[in-house]
Amino acid sequence: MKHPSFLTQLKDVYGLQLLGAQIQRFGDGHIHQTFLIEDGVRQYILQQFNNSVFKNPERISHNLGILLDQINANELPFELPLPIPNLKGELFTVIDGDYFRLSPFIKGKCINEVNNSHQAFMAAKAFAQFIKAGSHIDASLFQEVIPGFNNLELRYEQLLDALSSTKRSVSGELKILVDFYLSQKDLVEEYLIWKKKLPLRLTHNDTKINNLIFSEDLTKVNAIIDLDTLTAGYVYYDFGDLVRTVACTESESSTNWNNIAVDQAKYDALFNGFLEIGAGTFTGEEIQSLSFGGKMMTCIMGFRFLADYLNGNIYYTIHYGEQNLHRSKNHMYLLKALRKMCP
Ligand code: GN1
Ligand code: MG
Repeated sequence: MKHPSFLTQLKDVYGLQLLGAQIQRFGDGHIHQTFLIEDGVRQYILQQFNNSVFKNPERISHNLGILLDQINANELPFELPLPIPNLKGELFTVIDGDYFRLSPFIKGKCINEVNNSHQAFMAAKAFAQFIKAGSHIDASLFQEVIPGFNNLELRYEQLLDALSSTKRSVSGELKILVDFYLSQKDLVEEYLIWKKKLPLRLTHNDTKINNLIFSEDLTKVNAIIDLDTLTAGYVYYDFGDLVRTVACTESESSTNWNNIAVDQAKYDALFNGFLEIGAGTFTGEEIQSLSFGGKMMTCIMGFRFLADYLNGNIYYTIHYGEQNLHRSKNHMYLLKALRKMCP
């Protein structure tokens, strides 16, 4: 944390009694900076909120308010940790121009890869339970938090914009990736066709596996986290991001190019878990759209990682200069494998 008086300010704003609290970095999110605060008795999650990515935090508060009021929380066998209001009743606190929020700490484990198909099955069930418990809510009540967040057509255009304004020389490996992603235009066209057919529902929209908290022994889902992006969406977004992060034999940032493939058993477990909960709620067309979801969400993340690399790495946290390029290369291999599996 930036300055020693920070903890005192935080205690005053939230009315906490943190005695000799320690703060340490926590988790693997790419957007906010997350910390664990503990004082030996209590534990909280503190996030320094990225308000250059989320330019309208009041929309998150609006959406979480609807969620809290209307979701059938009693149907959910896990928690949805919402921000703790400060003493003024606000979900965000501004200290020295930076946005912070505090949430309850949920015990358990966040993982970047599942070990087996049963964990994939549990993950899919959890995200489908979330959609089902909110399926009676009028999706048009939710505000768009990041405009066009999962809109493949817009992300394709943003890739074109990044390409036309990049300071990088587009040659060699970069050119191969650019050409590959530009050749995915047919997925954009398919996206537009599904858009005409499917209902909008409350969806999470960022269902990567590390946005779940499992129990320590990985036998149960304790919570769904990262609720910032929840808004109206298509069920295949949530299925698709699970496919991207669970059914791949390598994790999102792996550079073991030759090992990147689809794990069919985990893919099937995701499908079965999603349907075990969603059958009866999802329409036939929504179920048919699921096989598009894995391709679409892998493609959109490939576009976004590549555009960020072309833009000079201004969006995602990176640990080395080529990481976004490598993430988009990783996704090229996964997308090719998914296209072969779900033509
Ligand atoms: C970001 O914040 P985090 O790491 O859960 C991103 C998602 C991407 C994901 C890729 C607001 O999620 O859209 O799928 O990285 N979130 C935002 O790992 O852009
Ligand atoms: Mg996250």
